[in-house]
Amino acid sequence: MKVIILGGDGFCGWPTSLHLSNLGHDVLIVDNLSRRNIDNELEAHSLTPIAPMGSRLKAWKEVSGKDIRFFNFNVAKDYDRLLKLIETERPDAVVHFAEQRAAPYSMKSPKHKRYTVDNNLNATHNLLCAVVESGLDIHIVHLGTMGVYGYGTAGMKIPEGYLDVEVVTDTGERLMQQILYPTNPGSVYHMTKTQDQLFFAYYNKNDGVRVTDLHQGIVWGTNTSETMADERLINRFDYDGDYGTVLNRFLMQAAVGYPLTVHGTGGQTRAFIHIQDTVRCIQLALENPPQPGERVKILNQMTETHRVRDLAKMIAELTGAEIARVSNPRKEAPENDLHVRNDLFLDLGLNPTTLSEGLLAEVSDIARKYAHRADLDKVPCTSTWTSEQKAGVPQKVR
Ligand code: NAD
Ligand code: USQ
Repeated sequence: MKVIILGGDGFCGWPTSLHLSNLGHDVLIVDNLSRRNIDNELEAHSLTPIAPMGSRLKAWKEVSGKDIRFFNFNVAKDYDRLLKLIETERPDAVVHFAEQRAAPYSMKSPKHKRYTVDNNLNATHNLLCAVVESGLDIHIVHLGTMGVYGYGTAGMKIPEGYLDVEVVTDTGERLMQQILYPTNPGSVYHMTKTQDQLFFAYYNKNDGVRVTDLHQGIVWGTNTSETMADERLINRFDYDGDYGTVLNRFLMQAAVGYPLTVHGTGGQTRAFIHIQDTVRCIQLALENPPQPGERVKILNQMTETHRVRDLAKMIAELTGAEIARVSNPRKEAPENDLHVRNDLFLDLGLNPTTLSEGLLAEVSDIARKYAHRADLDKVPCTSTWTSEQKAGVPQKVR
């Protein structure tokens, strides 16, 4: 299969590119290196020493004998280059990771909100438009998020995309229908993903574009079997207050002796998946595309759910770390339950890496090994969701 990976220099995109190349697929990466530029803007860098793209690709060639080609352009702005690449290369599939993915970064200021909306919506729309203009039947695999749904308060397992509803018509007849599961985003970033869903539904209905939308939980871990083959292939590990996600942050904090930063009561329940399972899920999604004429295929890409305070407790018991309760900079429910269906990936053969298997290795092989690179000033989460929070006024959540 020939596959273009948009955002192939990022945390999920890089290991996915290597995994697909290792399986024998012809992989092309498109990335404008905006994530590396954001590191410069925030003066916060990956805990792991990520190599420049040229060194990454050279190392992969030495290790595997395989070539991955790289194109540096902005998918949200350079429509003509994207179209030309698709028309010239005629890929079987495009995997789309190329969005600004941090909720706190998306809430930092009006400039960051507008950048996130411009970048994410234009990237997704340009891709759909270019696929239609090319006239080619290309399978799009997109990385969405569990957060489009607002973390399940409906007292039921969150289904995979579609909800059965009963509609009472004007004549009193009762009809069953399936609709997209209602969205309830909790940040500007998550809001862009809810709009992505509508783009996919529309282009699928109007032009028959085949799309798989993967609603992924929080990804934890660093390496996959491919990125471990050479230190120049190492994946990024974000720990700063904007891009670091909760579990990897706790692992890093435990390694450097920084009390674990639980927001509020830590009653927030979220869905998680290991990076090794992310790359396997993308493989499974590519191998099982929607049929021509099929509606958008939506899968929940997660393997387990946990409450934030339980994660902190688990890591504290494992490492002896202290737990700190910090005031929550976000506007989110302080406590929630979350039940998610993930039968589709399990049926396709996903065999999940569990927290209990992987946590200790992550602390010792990554967090402790690279702890000397950490800048502890970058750990606190300084982005707030509202101006009242910025001014230090406690929040009520509806
Ligand atoms: P990342 O920021 O590490 O990677 C995204 C990559 O896309 C970066 O290399 C960036 O330079 C590139 N990019 C962004 N905008 C671009 C543009 N306009 N043109 C070209 N390249 C562009 O993020 P990630 O963690 O790898 O996430 C990838 C995708 O997966 C995102 O869409 C994110 O929403 C989704 N996702 C991530 C997680 C997670 O925990 N990391 C969880 C669920 C979903
Ligand atoms: N949290 C803490 N302490 C911290 C950091 C976070 O308690 O130090 C809490 C947050 O308040 C939140 C939860 O942990 O309640 C998750 O935060 P996060 O930063 O780990 O994850 P989130 O902002 O939801 O975003 C991440 C990725 C995003 C992806 C999303 C999947 O950055 O790209 O879409 O996870 S999901 O959460 O399922 O929507």
